[in-house]
Amino acid sequence: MIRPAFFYSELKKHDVNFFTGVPDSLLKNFCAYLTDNCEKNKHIIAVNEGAAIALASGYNIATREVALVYMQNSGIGNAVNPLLSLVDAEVYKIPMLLLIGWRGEPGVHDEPQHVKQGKVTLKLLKTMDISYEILSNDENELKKQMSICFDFISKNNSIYALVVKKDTFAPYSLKNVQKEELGLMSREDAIEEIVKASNRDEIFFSTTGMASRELYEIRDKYKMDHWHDFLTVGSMGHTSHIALSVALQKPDKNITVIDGDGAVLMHMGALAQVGVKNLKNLRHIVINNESHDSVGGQSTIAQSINLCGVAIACGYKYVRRVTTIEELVNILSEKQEASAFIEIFVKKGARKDLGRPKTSPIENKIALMKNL
Ligand SMILES: Cc1ncc(C[n+]2csc(CCOP(=O)(O)OP(=O)(O)O)c2C)c(N)n1
Repeated sequence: MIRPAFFYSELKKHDVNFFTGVPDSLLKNFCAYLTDNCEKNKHIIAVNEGAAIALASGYNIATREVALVYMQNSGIGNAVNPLLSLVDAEVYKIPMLLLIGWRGEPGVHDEPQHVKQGKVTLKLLKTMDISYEILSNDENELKKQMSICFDFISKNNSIYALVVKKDTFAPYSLKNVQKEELGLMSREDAIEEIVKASNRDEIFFSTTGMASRELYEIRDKYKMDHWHDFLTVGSMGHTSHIALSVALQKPDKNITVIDGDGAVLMHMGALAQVGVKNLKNLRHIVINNESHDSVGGQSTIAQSINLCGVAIACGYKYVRRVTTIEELVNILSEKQEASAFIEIFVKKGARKDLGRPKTSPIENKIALMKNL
């Protein structure tokens, strides 16, 4: 296995001093190491992977140095446009190093949303003319790989990718873990209260990561069916757009979106789109733990912005911020007369024994469509 500290020091030897990206579960030990050890302005957790490519480009324009961009392979999609229309050799030819977590690697069991992405990951890189290497899990071997990789980058003044398999990085835990957020509920508690307070016909659209898994388990706990729920297992940041379209076509259905702060930030334009539509049958709930909790708990910038303020500016009419279960229960009992945005502050973390949906995405979708 590769110790995150070792990899970091190898990168430093090759003059990589700027790091940006969106966290991934396969890279979480390295991301945690960066969070603990990098100067503030030399590590930016980006809102999406395309933004990370842009940040790395700006860094290179300012300093001539090569930056590192980390991402899960599901983020390649977000990065394709800036990779091909900014960084590419036929446009601005900007050198950088990509570090890509390989979820859904063929032959390794993974969740449905990662399977196709895993199958096409290397093909996507080839199609974009991005040279790559699979990162070795042996430190001596890795040293040699790094020389080859940086020789390539400096000779060609171009991009290079390192693809990371599961269990490549040795464990590393964040040192600066937030102290227990006193009095805050968990994300699962919040979702449970929302489900309990909802009318049984309410349709739920839940975001990528643990929130969807928790919603699934809460339905089982209360012996409720799953055909009221659309679990957005992939496509992080797009849940509210899916829900908006359903809400527009089914005005007689009450729709609830359960979103995450990382997901909202990833495609924040959705707030504008949902806000201006001003639908009475759509309630947008953001569960804010100020982190990418599902993939290691790295901070988002939600702690530095006023999401409710953004929602008001975008046109949501009923906007509330909640920090305790009592407040949540009260708010949920209020009648919603206008397009709603509710931000719930929760602590980080999930149950260790949290399960995964037992039915496939296609089965879930068909069940929901029949219900609609
Ligand atoms: C495009 C894309 N990039 C990265 C990921 C990896 N990923 C899965 S869940 C998650 C964190 C989501 O954070 P947030 O919305 O705040 O929800 P939380 O996990 O904190 O409940 C990330 C980064 C992904 N699925 N898709």
